[in-house]
Amino acid sequence: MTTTQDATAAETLQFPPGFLWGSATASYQIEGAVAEGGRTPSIWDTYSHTPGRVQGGDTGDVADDHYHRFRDDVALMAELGLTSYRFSISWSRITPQVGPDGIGPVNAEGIAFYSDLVDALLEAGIQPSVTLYHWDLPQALEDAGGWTSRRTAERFGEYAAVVAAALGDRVPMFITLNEPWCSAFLGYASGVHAPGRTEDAAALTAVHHLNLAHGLAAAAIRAAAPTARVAITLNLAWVLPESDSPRDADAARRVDGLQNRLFLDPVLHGRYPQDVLDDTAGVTDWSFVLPGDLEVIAAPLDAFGLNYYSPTIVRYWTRERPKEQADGHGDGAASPWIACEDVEFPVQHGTKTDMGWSIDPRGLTELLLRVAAERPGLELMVTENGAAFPDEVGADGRVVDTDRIDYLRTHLAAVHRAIGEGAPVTAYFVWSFLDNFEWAWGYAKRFGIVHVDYATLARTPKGSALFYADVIRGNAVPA
Ligand code: NCW
Repeated sequence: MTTTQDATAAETLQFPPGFLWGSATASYQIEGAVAEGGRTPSIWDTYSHTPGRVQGGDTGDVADDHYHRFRDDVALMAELGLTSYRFSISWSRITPQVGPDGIGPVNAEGIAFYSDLVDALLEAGIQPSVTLYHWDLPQALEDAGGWTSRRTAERFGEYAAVVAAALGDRVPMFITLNEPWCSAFLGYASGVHAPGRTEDAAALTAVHHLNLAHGLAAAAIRAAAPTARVAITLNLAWVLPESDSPRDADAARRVDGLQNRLFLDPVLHGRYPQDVLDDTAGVTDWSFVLPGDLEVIAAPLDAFGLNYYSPTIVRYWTRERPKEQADGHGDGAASPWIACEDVEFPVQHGTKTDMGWSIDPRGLTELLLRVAAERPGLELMVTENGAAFPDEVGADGRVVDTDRIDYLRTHLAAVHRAIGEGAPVTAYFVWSFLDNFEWAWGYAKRFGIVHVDYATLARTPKGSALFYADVIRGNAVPA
């Protein structure tokens, strides 16, 4: 006998007509060719070449060599049926001479690379979705203060204008920033990402200048490419207190404040959350927020990008034993959690991905519904979702990644549920198209739906790529 629950589990989940099915990458993680095409170093070149920073001493010097192989990669995307591809642009290729006082001349070779990529995608019937900043700040700007300097935000607006003028006739969607929480807190507080600084005040200053950079870029894109649409991508946390005790609830409030509301509130509502300003008053007085900044940051968006991977469970730390930090960034590293001395991230039981991240698709539904409630009618895109597992190519040449297929299937069901409950989700991008340079983890973590053999750079679509191709063909998650 079939119970209602079985019937639901076996149901095909049909998506709305025109839903965009994409996959995502980022420049430093896949391109390689770091000294070609007039590119100058970014903070990730410096960081990855600093001994001890990246596992195995890995760097993005070659990465997936996508810079030279992009035509083959686009052909593979077309074979799988992707209808959109989200990639990021390396700022250091576009204005390699950028400094604190100006962006310098535009590098025609850099523009040509991305222009050719856009044309190849359009010829293959794939919509380009462009991220302007996925963490690879030009080193010269870091040398002048990086995101602690307001000038970096101003330079970002100018860079956005250059890219929008060059590509805006063919690119329908520009995403200003990817996960500014990571840029600010992993880059400037815990130091596990470039530029590797561990200064709490710098991290909070960076938060504001990243938000301002988003607002300045949004205005620049609208001026240079009036038909293009503008979005930002945040890695919102689904924060769950471990119990309903007031102290656990306060831990959840603090983490929600730092990871979610420090970005959502200014971008959607033109204000910073007062409780976070109060909590961090001992670190900074926030005097870098100048009159008019919040109006710039809160300029209307055309869409909102959400990246979601894993739930965030928090509790009050009782100081009886060493603090736990469930996400794998705890060992010896400084904390990205400012003014959270009493907050702990308890290690979770149950299935985890190769990142040590626990799996709970409900967070994806909840976060989509949260943004939909906060800004009714704003179009939502899942700009990243996916999982790392230790994949291997078998003797038969196949990569059997059933765990990733399960992850994708359950998270797509979570997106479907959010749509059913009223969230206007129009796109989903699997992270990632290719195995790639996973930041501080180097090449040790494989997020791709396409396997990359780092000795030969051969690409092999995994089982999950074939599953995803099926989803795209049917515009549905099969039963
Ligand atoms: S590391 C990270 N990722 C992965 C990365 O490959 C991609 O470029 C990013 O957009 C997959 O998706 C994002 N996100 C950072 C997660 C932070 C983990 C928590 C650290 C807390 C101390």
